[in-house]
Amino acid sequence: TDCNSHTNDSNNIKKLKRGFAYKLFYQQGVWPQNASLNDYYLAVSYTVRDRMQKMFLNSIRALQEKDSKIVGYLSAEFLMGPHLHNNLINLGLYDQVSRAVEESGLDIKQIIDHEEEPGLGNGGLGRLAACYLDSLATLQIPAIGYGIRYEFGMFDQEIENGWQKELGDRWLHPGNPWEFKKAHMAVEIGSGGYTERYTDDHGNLRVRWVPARMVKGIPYDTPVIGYRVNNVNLLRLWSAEAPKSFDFDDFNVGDYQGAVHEKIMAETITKVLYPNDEQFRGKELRLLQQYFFVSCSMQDMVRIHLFQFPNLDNFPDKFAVQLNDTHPAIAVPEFMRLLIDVHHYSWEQAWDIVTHTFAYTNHTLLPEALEKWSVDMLGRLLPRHLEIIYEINSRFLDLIRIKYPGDVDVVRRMSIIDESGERYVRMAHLACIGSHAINGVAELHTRLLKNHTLADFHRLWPDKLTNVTNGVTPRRWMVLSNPRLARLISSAIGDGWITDLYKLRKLEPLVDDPAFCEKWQQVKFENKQDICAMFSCDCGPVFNPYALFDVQVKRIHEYKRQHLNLLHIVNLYHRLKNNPDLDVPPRTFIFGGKAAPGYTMAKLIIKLINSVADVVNSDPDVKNRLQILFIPNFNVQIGHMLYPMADLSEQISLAGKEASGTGNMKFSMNGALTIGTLDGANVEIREEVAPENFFLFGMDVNAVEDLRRAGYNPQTIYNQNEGLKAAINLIAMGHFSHGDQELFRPLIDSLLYHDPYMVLADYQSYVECQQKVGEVFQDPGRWTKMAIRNAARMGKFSSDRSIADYCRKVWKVKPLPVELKLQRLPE
Ligand code: 26V
Repeated sequence: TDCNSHTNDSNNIKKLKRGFAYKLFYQQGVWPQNASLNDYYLAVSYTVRDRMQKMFLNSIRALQEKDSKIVGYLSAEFLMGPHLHNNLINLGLYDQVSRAVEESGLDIKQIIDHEEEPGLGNGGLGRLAACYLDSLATLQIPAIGYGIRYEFGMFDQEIENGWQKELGDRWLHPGNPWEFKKAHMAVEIGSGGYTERYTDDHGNLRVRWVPARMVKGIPYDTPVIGYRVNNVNLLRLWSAEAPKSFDFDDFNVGDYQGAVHEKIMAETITKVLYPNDEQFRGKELRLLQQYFFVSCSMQDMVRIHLFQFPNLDNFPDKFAVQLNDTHPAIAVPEFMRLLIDVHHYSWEQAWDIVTHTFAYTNHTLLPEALEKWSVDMLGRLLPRHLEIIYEINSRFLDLIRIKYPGDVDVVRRMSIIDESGERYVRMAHLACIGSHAINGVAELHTRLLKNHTLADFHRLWPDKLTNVTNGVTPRRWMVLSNPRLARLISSAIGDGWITDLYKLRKLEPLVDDPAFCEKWQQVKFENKQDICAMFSCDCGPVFNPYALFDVQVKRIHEYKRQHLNLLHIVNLYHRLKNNPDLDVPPRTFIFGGKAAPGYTMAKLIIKLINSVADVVNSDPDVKNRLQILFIPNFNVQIGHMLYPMADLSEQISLAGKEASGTGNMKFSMNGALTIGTLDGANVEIREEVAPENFFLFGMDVNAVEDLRRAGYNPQTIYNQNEGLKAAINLIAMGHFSHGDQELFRPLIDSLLYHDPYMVLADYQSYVECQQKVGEVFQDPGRWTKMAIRNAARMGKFSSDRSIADYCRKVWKVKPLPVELKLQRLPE
């Protein structure tokens, strides 16, 4: 058989090469010798995509035969990252394609790196959706991810003179070989206008919405393949187009200028991703985006359902629809509208179908991130939906009044409408009331939802709120991004861990195998060398691969406290300057992350990181002992390099602020140790790896609450802590800004006079913990054992476990294995 598989291999390589040449000629229209790297990237991708088609068609057929339940995952963001490499891995084609490419005189790495990643997400929430699609396909759960095909995804970040600069992300420009436009599946979406009552032919009183404007939603499908299975799911992203170009007789006055304007307005809807996460702004276009993709998706699911069944009575048995945060929560009134106005269900029947269909995941506790739309605006854009929301609310509040007689305060608190000032629609309340299940994304986060943010809802429906701790896919975040480690692990324990991450536990006994430990260290060292090689030009600093690589990569936000990290760095710098004999290991601090373009403080933090870096990196006194690197444009691709090379993972948010975090999991799986607070999933990571393998510091949630109640004054801490004072003064006095004492004043003033995220309160504990980190690092044997134990105990944080939890607790769906029926392709 060995010989057989060998001939199969070389046969396949031959076919692949023929495939590339064919695609180059017929798709790209170039001779091989004239082809650009982009031509080759496209040719290889189309060839790989073709291999997924048969699996896709078989998946559809399996669904039709078994009519099993489908998960509809509604998310305004899918941060997929590059497709080619991932598809090669999941298909098991990496080696063969790599050889075929090589034999065509090219380098597979170059082709893979050429891909412009689809950055259709801000950060955690969007990346989670992408990991979940990978796990859904791998676990053979039929699923469609529904979202928006933004023409411009997350902006590209450049650093200019230390400041962030935003550039438009033209990811579609080189051509997207992974998507299929399905023009024939277009749907129509209204907005504006008015509602009217009428009597139908049977004498029934009905409501109809007469929109002022219509746009078309065009689906673009990207196949999502599971790891070594034949299941192919779908990512279906909607793009807005004007209904018929330049022909608006139904809803326009007929003037040419106006018609062109309407067309432009229509296409504006899916132009650009809003880059401000964790900060809600009530922008009209954002609400239109949400309604647009939600209405497209609900209509699509209804169409798919009616393809197989005579009516929508059994819709909840055939679709489980997940609301990824409240961004798609307008789906609740939209589905009610479709059921009542279009499909003529009674309110009661419709409500029963709706509430059995939806489930809602909350991703944040920050009050400023909770979506609330002005009633005025919502009524102007979606008049019928506002009526339905009022009716949902009125019936809900009747229930509340019966349940809690005489309690007017609870009615005010739980109402969908916030009437404390200008009137707003609280989308989280709408999502809670319209769903049969609500979940938080880590144990602590769910507990805080139950006790604070959603306490009233939890008291009303004690079984509705559950926890599903987040997870990440080991395919992308280990196999793809850390091939050296993946090879080492597989050679020691086999490759079963890739689809059953709990199997990593088999690594534990190997901490006593010196040869294995040495190989583990070697992998980490080589990963670091890769990064150092990238930055070893004669202009900038050369990074020392023997240093402790201390990494914080995530969105820049005050609650994540990048400035706490910085205060420690400045303090360390100060101590090293005063005492060259200080016994600490050399450290390289690495930062990466984007600031929302309108978030001044976050942008100032980026400037401060770069300013401190400039001074420290060019100071001969700390040469090779202290280095700082801000890596621009942190995205999925750059994450592939950074998680594998980290020694230390910074997860230092103020306790109670980070819903879960998922970077924390990626680092740990790749053998980094964590310095962290008891926040989000850190709590569970520490539980899994055992306290002695986790560097814990800072206040827990209770201490934070106590301190806040007692009255927190950052200045007393500043005055009592010499090290802290020195660090803050260096910044304030202009040591990192050429003497300019104004530049960082807003940041310093915020810390000294408000400090909303209690940076100063956790400072001392953080510095002491970092001291301990340094000491342990100086004992490589001990550090390595801790790192191996971290990776070995990450089983829980595979997104396969998260998805299995959702299937069991929320969606009630079962796997649908797809067989590859060998059917000849049409000649
Ligand atoms: C919020 C908003 C507000 C309106 C404008 C646009 C926009 C875009 C995104 C968001 C999402 C913020 C919520 C979020 O990303 N939460 C993160 O979710 C991760 C996955 O559950 C979790 O690990 C992080 O802790 C949490 O911050």
